[in-house]
Amino acid sequence: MHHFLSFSPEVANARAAGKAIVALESTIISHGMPYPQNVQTAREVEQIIRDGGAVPATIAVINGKICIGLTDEQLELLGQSPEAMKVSRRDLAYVLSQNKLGATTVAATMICAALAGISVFVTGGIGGVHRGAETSFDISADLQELAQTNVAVVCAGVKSILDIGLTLEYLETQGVPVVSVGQPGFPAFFTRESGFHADFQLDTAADQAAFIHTKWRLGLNGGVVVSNPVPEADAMQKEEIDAITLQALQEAAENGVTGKKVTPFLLARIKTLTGGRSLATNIALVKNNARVGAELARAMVEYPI
Ligand code: PSU
Ligand code: MN
Repeated sequence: MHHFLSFSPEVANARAAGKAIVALESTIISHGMPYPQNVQTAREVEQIIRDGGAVPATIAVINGKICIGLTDEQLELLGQSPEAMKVSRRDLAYVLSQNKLGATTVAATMICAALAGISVFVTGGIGGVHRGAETSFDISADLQELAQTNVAVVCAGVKSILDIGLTLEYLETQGVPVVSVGQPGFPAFFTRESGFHADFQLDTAADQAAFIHTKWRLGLNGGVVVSNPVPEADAMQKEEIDAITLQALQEAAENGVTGKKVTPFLLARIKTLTGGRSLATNIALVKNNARVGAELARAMVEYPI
């Protein structure tokens, strides 16, 4: 076992029994949603994965260890602590060696999941190429991680706070396949359609697993984006979210928000500007992804890594 990894009893038992395991990130808890909905959602998402026949492994850095599977107290700590650092690839060695509290992004969670031998990871939305990246150079490290780390990421697409077209171009350049579930279109997080197509529509977990396995058997390292649209009933109105997104982006620019603060700033402003309705959509789509991810993890058990 890797020196820095610490498995919860539930995840350790699942590993020993060869059960399906689904990784979950913790930045969504610390920086993506407000307390107490963040902790409550994290618990409910874990339960959906158990009900789907897999074992949840929420990942965070605590006391110099990468924890794979968290206790209720640890989830609460991440959900409440202002000290919890947003940890991407760049930050991982720092939080570990300094014994800080770290909430892992998509990129860092992929790294930790791969170290732990977990090949399926469920989240809400991945990071991407920010609007105006041609001058700001703001491109999430999530994309570069998808280019190299062998983990399938189930998400509801990317938010329109990002440049969705450029994000897809970047993924294509890096050889990251974008799969869609149940529709040809690539979803835009709060809404089911982004106006862009995914590369391949694969509706069943068996087909998704066969695709992912084939990629890795070919020696084509890197992740796969499995994009799953928010359920119709929980989606937001496109016009409303587009207008609010523009306002949030303008406020970020006016306030000089840069670097790792950009995404959390935009998420928090959108939540406030929608009167909390974006949060309800966010919670619904993560739960929907948990169902798809549990099924995919079970199908992946056929193909041990
Ligand atoms: N998008 C969301 N919710 C989130 C994030 C992105 O809709 O919580 C988080 C994820 O942890 C993602 C990170 O990996 O933000 C990306 O941050 P950045 O753009 O700084 O790489
Ligand atoms: Mn960034």
